[in-house]
Amino acid sequence: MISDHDAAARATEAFRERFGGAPEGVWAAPGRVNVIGEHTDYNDGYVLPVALPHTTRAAVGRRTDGRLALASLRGDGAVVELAMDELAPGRPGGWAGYPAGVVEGLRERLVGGVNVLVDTDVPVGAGLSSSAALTCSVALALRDLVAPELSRTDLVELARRSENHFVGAPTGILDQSAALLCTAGNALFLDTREQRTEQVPLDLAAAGLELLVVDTGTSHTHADGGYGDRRRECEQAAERLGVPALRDVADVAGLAALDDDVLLRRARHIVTENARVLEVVGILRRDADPRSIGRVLTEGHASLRDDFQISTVELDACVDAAVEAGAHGARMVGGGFGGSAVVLVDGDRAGAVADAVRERFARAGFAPPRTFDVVPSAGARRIA
Ligand code: GAF
Repeated sequence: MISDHDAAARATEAFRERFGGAPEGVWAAPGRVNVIGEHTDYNDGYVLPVALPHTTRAAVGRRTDGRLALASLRGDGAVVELAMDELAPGRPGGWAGYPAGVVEGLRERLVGGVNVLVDTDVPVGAGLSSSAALTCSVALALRDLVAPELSRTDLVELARRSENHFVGAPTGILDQSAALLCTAGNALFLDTREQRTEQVPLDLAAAGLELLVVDTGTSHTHADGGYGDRRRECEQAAERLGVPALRDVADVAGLAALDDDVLLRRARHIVTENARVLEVVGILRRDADPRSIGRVLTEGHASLRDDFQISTVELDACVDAAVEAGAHGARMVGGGFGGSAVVLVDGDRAGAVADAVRERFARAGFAPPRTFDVVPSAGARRIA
């Protein structure tokens, strides 16, 4: 993993090459892996993410000619440039839409325009929130440069609006909150309705545990239909039950009035998933053996597979192989339809479990997965 120091030097140098002068600073924001609490965020529910050690870095400097220029060290390296007053949802499109949407949200403070150079080691399309790492690194940069009165919670909203209204991906606030509010050594317990947060200590190494991420290499994107369909189904279920959001249903008995099987499944996932977040937080707060959260993770996967129906054959194979090989628990993470799984495993079994997953993939004819272990890391910060 690249250090903040080296990452800042690399982004500064690339910024100079592209834009011919030094940036005003460099900011970093992490990807995330969600321990538990999937698709609960847009149902006013609970989530429990940790920040990844992997970050996106934004080197930023203001201009005076009223133009926005965006460059990335990924892809073909081409600079996307347009006038500030040309910014509009979908323009620019592609990766540039994410930072452009954040710039647009602060347009009146940035009339002279701005140059942004981004670099990342967050796996893209892997369900690890590379898009929020991108929007939040730029949001923190612009806050420091032109909008110091904004709180981190305001930035969560600024970044979410970029995804929802500029890019057109109907996400909740899980990923942006993780990128901006997580702290090293802790999982972030967030009540998305009350916007209440609690840092829950999660020292896996002290318990002899590893949190292994398995990137299946099958990609997902939120602007596609499946995610939006699930969101609509949840809203319909809440409406039929006569509650503001599925968060307001206390337990599965409260779903008896739903006679549509699809809506019942979607709602049951949300209700049981909220309960699982509270159960995991309870275990961690009591300082009980974190191994016991493994079972809850695997139950969460079954619910995402059977009730929410957003898993894939690769994700199911990963979870099954990991648990059979001795992991304490495993589940898919993020929006679904591809991406990554997370596996809770004893440190001395981690290699064997990763091998078992790789073997299962090879036997099934799937591309080899990428695996790495995760330490709960710091949220967004200025690094130069
Ligand atoms: C994606 C979304 F961006 C989040 O808001 C959240 O809904 C997540 O999927 C599922 O928990 O990452």
